[in-house]
Amino acid sequence: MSRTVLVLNGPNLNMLGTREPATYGHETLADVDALCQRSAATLGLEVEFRQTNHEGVAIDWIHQARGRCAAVVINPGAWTHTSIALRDALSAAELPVIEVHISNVHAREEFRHHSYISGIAVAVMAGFGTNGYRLALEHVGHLLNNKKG
Ligand code: CA2
Repeated sequence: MSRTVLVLNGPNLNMLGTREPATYGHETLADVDALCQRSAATLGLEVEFRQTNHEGVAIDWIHQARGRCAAVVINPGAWTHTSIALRDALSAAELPVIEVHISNVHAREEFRHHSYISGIAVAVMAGFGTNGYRLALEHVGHLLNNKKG
């Protein structure tokens, strides 16, 4: 059984650590990648860490994860609040999806309160900073270790 997790980051997250530190902290996306790789190693998981600013590319990667990966951990960025296409792709992948937001989207602007992704996710992290990725991977480990069959 696969223990590979696709950790997918959406638009503008390549800017992490370069601007808006009050909202998103000082860590870069490379730091988050390293955090995920360290966490995965202790959990016996394999992480494929990716980022794209192109919605179609994200959808292609999700399609390719189907039947190959064990789960998807996704920070969809602003697509969270706009993209039915991303939701449909995640739903079609038939994999456990964990939605991660670095900031607490519910304490921010009204338009960030609605997520098209949460309804098809097994869990949602918001406001844990980049630690949310580690917590999400821990939960994937828990799900896989308790999976029957
Ligand atoms: O809190 C999160 O992780 C978000 O998914 C981040 C998105 C935002 O649209 C969501 O509402 C919440 C924005 C990602 C952009 O990240 C930047 C980081 C540093 C500088 C500029 C953008």
